[in-house]
Amino acid sequence: MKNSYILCFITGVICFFSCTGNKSNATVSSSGEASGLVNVPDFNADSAYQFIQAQVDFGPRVPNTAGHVACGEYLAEKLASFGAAVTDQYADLIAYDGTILKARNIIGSYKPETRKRILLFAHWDTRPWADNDPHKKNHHTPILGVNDGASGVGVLLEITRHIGEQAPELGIDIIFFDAEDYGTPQFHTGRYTEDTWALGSQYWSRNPHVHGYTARFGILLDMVGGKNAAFYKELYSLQYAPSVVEKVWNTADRLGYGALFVNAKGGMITDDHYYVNKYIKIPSIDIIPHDHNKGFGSFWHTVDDNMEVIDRSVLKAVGQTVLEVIYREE
Ligand code: AHN
Ligand code: ZN
Repeated sequence: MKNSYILCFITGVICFFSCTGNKSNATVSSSGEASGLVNVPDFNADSAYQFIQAQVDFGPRVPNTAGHVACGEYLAEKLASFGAAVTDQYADLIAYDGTILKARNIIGSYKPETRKRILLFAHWDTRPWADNDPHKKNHHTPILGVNDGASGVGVLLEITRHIGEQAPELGIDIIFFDAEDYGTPQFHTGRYTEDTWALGSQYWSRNPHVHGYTARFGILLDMVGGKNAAFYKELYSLQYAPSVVEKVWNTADRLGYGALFVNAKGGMITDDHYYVNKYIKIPSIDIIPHDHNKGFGSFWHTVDDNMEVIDRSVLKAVGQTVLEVIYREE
């Protein structure tokens, strides 16, 4: 009798320590959406960095160029290699000056049969002009698009790699939107039209790859690797998807990234998420470094948007936060 009490006690102690010692596995998030045991993968910023480098090795990824076509092939192959079902959406999109852009939205899907879904997206094209460069001579030079383009895709590829190894409960769709950054350049003397941005996202949001497609929420990653980044709460995100903003910012804070995910309002940015909210009505947020003082930062749309601007700790903060959010959703 006495022995069995002791045995029970010892078993209880072992169980207690093995459960509590098991990292954050049984944590219940403040918003209450997570409960059971969830193993959230460890985001590898070096791997994300390599996915950024691989895109940048194609040179600028401007629509209608060879570098763009080659990078598109690379991205589709990468998604397939991580076990996603890949859909290509080709479209001829009309730019601000009438140029027809041979665009390709690249979509990778997991568990396509489930209705409970999360949409993650980023733009993969790069801007044809460094029209925000301090030197006028550079205004017609294509940017390399390391932070502005490759970073969001690089983080999503690293997330996709993990999904391929260990699927989260919900179905996931990854979309690499094309023709986001062909918006009316600053040197254009004709009229400025806001809807010349995010052409690929506008197209998909009106013609989704699956009839009747929807998702619980969407997260856009735009310029998520730059040094000195600060992610303020973007205003369209707050307007259309306030609970998603809170979920993501609270998660970041819980993981210790509260200094990067600032608890304050940022600007109102016409970006891919705006049209996903407006047309297909999936509540979507934009993780983007923008504030009223510094705008998008000093290297935005300049020839200085190169590999040197990347800070792996920023990639890690964003990537780990998004992984945490998608693996804890049930
Ligand atoms: C505007 O400047 C209107 N939108 C910025 C969206 C963007 C450009 N994201 C990356 N490059
Ligand atoms: Zn841009």
